[in-house]
Amino acid sequence: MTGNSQILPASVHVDWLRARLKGPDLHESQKTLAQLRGLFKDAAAHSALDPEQIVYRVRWWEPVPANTEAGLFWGVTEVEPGRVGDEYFMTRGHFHAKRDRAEYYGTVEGSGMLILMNEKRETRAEAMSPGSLHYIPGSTAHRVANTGESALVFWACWPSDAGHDYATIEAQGFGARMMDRCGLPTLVSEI
Ligand code: M6P
Ligand code: ZN
Repeated sequence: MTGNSQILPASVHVDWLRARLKGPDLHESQKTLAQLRGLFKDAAAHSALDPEQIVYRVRWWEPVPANTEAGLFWGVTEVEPGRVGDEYFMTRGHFHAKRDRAEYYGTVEGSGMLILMNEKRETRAEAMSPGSLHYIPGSTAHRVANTGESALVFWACWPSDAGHDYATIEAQGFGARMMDRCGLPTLVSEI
């Protein structure tokens, strides 16, 4: 009996086929168009849309407190399909507050682009499709755009002491935006 008392059920489960997380004490957040004012290039197109429209939701597990050195978090993000003008719905995007911290993204459903920017503002993108695995090195801002017609779902795993620096992106944006050009996702330089 003493041996068995040390065998505990896992508290959090992933539905691997649909990526959704289930368990107690998960964190959740969502972002509406109203909360993302100023993020998209076309302000007029933004104000013409329903401000309550949800752009993305995140559910994540923090098995250790935030800022714990050497711990890991796991999250699942769902980005809705849609555009503001010609620009695809996307996440805010961030650098890690601790710049050298890396992250993995893995795509489960849908199609999109992972937009990556280094500290020199050089911006590139990696295509996301079910099964694609993306290593985001340190000192690299990351944002995801849904370029498809259905929800884009991906998991993420990042260090618990990485933190989020949104201020740099709010001040300067990325060096390029993911725009629909004649029906094709195109990385359009801002510089
Ligand atoms: C992924 C992870 C999270 C992040 C989320 C949404 O799940 O990178 O850390 O919060 O995407 O991205 P953002 O915070 O840039 O809106
Ligand atoms: Zn991150």
